[in-house]
Amino acid sequence: MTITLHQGDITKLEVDVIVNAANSSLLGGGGVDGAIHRAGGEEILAACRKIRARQGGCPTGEAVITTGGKLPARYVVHTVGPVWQGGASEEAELLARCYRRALELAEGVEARRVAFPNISTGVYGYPKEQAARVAWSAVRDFRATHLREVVFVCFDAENFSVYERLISEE
Ligand code: AR6
Repeated sequence: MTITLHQGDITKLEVDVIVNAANSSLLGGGGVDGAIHRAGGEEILAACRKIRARQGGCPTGEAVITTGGKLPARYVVHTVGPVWQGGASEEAELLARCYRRALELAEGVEARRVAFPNISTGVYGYPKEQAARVAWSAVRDFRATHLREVVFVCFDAENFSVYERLISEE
């Protein structure tokens, strides 16, 4: 499985699965979540509502999968990252679990290419360098079956330079 880097808007990517940094309501929000629901249309929200009715939202560190609606991606995995509270509230473990659970769900639909945003590094306040190290090792340690490529999509310049440094350290 190769790991690649992309700077830009995750909603534009033609991959099998894009991952959404959602909240536990699964009903949408700002940031990448807002962008995905805007671009993907009503079908995604309808699928999220069904999941909510069945299981009552999504806990932090867990993930659910829906259609990609009108997006170029076939599926969206919605995962709920931890809110940064200083680092002593299991944030790293919860963030790593988001990446692992998303990859497991992607494997379940036999995805070959999956794209991740920088989960928790916006509104949820996770320090970018620390989040990137957690994301990187969770993805690198994952035992893939169908997956061939994981794309880290960096929207902001700071995340992009953090990931460029991580790739060069490999
Ligand atoms: N494509 C890729 N990345 C993006 C895009 C985009 N179109 N837009 C923003 N980002 P955030 P969180 C990056 O705040 O911190 C929502 O309201 C952004 O630069 O979207 O996990 C949810 O509903 C940042 O690096 O997610 C939750 O309530 C990264 O996406 C809450 O925010 C994550 O920023 C989740 O907070």
